[in-house]
Amino acid sequence: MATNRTFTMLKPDSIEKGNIGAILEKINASGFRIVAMKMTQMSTTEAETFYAVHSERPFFGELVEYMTRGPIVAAILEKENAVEDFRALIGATNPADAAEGTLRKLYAASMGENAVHGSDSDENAQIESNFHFSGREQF
Ligand code: 3AN
Repeated sequence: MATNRTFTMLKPDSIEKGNIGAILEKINASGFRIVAMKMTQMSTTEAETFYAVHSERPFFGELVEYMTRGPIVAAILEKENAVEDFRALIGATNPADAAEGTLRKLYAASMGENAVHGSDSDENAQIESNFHFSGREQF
């Protein structure tokens, strides 16, 4: 079951622009089932922990500031081949390179503010899901 799940966050810019409903509609229409969901705001320490893999990158400070500036919507999504299919749905990290119809092409402003997160592996999907949701919040 775990290999058919991925983790997503609708990032602060998506919430600020009022895009929660539109993005969730696309996610549902693409065959993903929401099995956990909450609106929450990460603290600086939480964002630094979540993105620890990027801690040496020049954009790390900017990334943590952006991800903590307002609420996010965190969710766990279920679908066959969830991780890969969701990465395809969100599109390239830089929205300028994202394919037509992808969430980042539609809703992201820039590489730094790219609207949606999607796990990059089954292992990270599980780690990220457990970072945001207790066992009893995952259905
Ligand atoms: P993705 O989210 O497509 O997996 P990652 O994991 O390489 O991309 O980067 C994580 C996040 O860090 C991105 N979603 C984006 O918000 C931010 N980021 C990545 N590269 C840059 C960059 N060159 N400048 C600013 N922010 C970046």
